[in-house]
Amino acid sequence: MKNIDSGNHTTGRSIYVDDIPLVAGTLFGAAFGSPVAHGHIEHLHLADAAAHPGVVRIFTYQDITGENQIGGIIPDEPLLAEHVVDFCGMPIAFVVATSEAAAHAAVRKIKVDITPLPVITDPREAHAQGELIVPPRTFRLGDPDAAWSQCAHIIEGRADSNGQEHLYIETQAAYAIPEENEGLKIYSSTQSPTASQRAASRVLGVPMHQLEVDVIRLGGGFGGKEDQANAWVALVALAAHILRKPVKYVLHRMEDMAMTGKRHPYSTDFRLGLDKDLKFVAFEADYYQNAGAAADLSPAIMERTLFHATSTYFVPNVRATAYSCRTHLPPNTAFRGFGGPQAKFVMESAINQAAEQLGVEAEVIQKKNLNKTGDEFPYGQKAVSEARACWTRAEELYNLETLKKEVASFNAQSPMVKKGLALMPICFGISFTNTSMNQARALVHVYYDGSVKVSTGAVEMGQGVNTKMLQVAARVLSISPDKVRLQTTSTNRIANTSPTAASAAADLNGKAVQLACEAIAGRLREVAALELNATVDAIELKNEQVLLHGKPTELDWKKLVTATFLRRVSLSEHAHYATPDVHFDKRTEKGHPFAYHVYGTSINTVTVDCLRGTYTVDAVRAVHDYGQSMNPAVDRGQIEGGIVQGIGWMTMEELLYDKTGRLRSNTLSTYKVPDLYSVPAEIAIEPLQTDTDNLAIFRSKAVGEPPLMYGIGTYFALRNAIKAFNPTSPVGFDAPMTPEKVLLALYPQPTPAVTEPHEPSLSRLATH
Ligand code: MTE
Ligand code: LUZ
Ligand code: MOS
Repeated sequence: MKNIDSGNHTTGRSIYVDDIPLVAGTLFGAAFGSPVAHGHIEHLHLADAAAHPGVVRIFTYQDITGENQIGGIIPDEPLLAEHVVDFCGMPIAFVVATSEAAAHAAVRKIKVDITPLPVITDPREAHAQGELIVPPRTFRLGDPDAAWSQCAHIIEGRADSNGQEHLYIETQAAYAIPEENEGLKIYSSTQSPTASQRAASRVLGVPMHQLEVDVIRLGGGFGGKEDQANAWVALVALAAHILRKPVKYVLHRMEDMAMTGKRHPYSTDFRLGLDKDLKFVAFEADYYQNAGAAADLSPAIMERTLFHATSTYFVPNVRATAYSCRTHLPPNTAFRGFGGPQAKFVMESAINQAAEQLGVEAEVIQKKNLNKTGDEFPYGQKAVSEARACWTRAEELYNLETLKKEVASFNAQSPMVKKGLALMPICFGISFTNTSMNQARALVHVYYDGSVKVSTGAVEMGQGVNTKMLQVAARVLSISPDKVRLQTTSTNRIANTSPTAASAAADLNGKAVQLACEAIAGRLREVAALELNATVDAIELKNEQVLLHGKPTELDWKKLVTATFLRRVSLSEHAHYATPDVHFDKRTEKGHPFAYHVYGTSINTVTVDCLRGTYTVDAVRAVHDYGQSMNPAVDRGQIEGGIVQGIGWMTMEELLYDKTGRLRSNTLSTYKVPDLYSVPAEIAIEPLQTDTDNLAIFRSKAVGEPPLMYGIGTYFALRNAIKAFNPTSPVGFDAPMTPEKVLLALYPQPTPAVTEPHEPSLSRLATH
């Protein structure tokens, strides 16, 4: 089945926040963000801005009717700065005017006197100064201290990965419309309708029931709207609450890039021990996460880094410690993979360093150490593993040996252009690691003409969750998909939603839709039994027909629905689902946090122009564990998109903050994302059909985040091409591998005596 939005998307008819017809009298907001990363606010000059034609009012923290607080996990984030600013772009004032242009012009007239305070942009420096968001956490397995003495080889090193701009096509946006009795209806581009409702209710000081958050769809979220949509909802809600006028704010791209947090940069020290057969004996890592100025979701992201410390491999002795470090960058946040990709980059770096030191191919070490069913993860859960199945299938299907020979013979005859190849196995845990969030609800109405309306807590953001919800309803009720329509995601219909995140939206909300439809179908069958003078067991609903002992009757779907209504039996259901069997004990750091894991292996190949440092990604060929995909077209789209987004993070996307904490890569001319010319020339995806996971909706495994991690293989393929040109290249593990870095790795520069060592690249301005 096609994505139900594809027609509207391609003809421009899909509605985003900025497309909602304006209510008469709508006002427009714009935020004034701090021009410096850290300092004391001495004086805020608002008079010029307030006098600007069209300005209705300028809000500061003093206007907040409730609490000036939007921190979700930890209450450490004011909505509007009071006396101190903690990051460049931190909202200080919110201008509301009769036009968008007037609001922005007025923002430019605001001046602020700030006494600067010291700025930290480097997580290791923050750690050295004791600036931690939460206490560090450590996951342990076996006895790593004792294990080191049993290792034949010990590899020590460091890996750095930079952040990533979400670059959802629709920027952050919110529109609040007053309703009677002090109510507000708020349209938002949020992944978390409830978190946004909660943030606004806290800032306004009103009960949640006074506010409705309604989400039509998102033009992309990728984690960037899991927590960071809340501020804009709270701002428009505050202004609309006080003025009793509709207020809308759609951020301009540069505002969005400057004011919102991104994927967390990480800097990590690792130590890997192997025995003489290259089997892992021990692994240790210290992760320094660059959290930015407030907690946001950083503690949860740090936790997921620890969950994925050993990636797809089994290591019997592990100590992994993570530090969430407070810096003066915008609070970093969820981004597809949620700290998992950062952990995997470290593990693959350790493997590649071991391979180089020991003179073997990385894939020999990778393959030997893939986890098996029954192996224990450092957090206590036992693997149900498809790692080897995916790896060996990829080897066979794509003729790994032939591919390797092609690369070797190409490199042998090509002096200035080199190819590189790397394998990337993935393993990603599905469920919110915070057990309480693994719940969802759905509301299903069957109207008496036989058409069906479905509401869930899931937010459509391009990933196709609404299409899947529709398929679940159509399948359980056994009716044609065009009888089913999806509703927007509203806190009035579905309360207390978990964010659409953790790749779990289809599973959680799909199971709730399934339960709701099963309940309605059960009642319909009871009515059919009465109508047909039969027992319920003999009744079956199939393809809009009512079957009795497998044979068609005079009753069809429509007649049965009408009969059910006339008998005064409910045609609606509100169902609740909570993932069974998941639990985790933070005191022991052990449990069974994930419903299941998603596996896969990709073979990534690249070609590097060793004169210019430029490169092309030739192919990503993957074998991916879909379970039993309920929508192969949608899932394929997710995998292709994830791969390209992962490649972008690992190669060309170079987030750059200077040492004063100012974002330098603040436009699309200075922050380069993959385009049509930089995507892989070939993406091959082969499903591995598996049948083990009935916690996945219809055994169709979650697909949203895991494929991003195939992109990591491209980084190591590029490294291998560099080494093919210059075997003694000192290239380390510092993503992204921009063409600039490739060039410098091909032709290492002698270190000039005057500058700092290790400062080869402009990117070093960024202290990640
Ligand atoms: N795909 C599109 N097109 N747009 C998005 O914003 N977000 C990703 C992924 N795929 C995203 C996407 C992220 S970060 C997650 S967690 C999942 O979709 C969430 O949706 P799911 O739980 O339905 O997979
Ligand atoms: N969000 C969250 C997530 O709150 N908890 C998670 O475990 C998670 N995992 C992936 C993406 N978002
Ligand atoms: Mo995705 S990072 O869970 O929104």
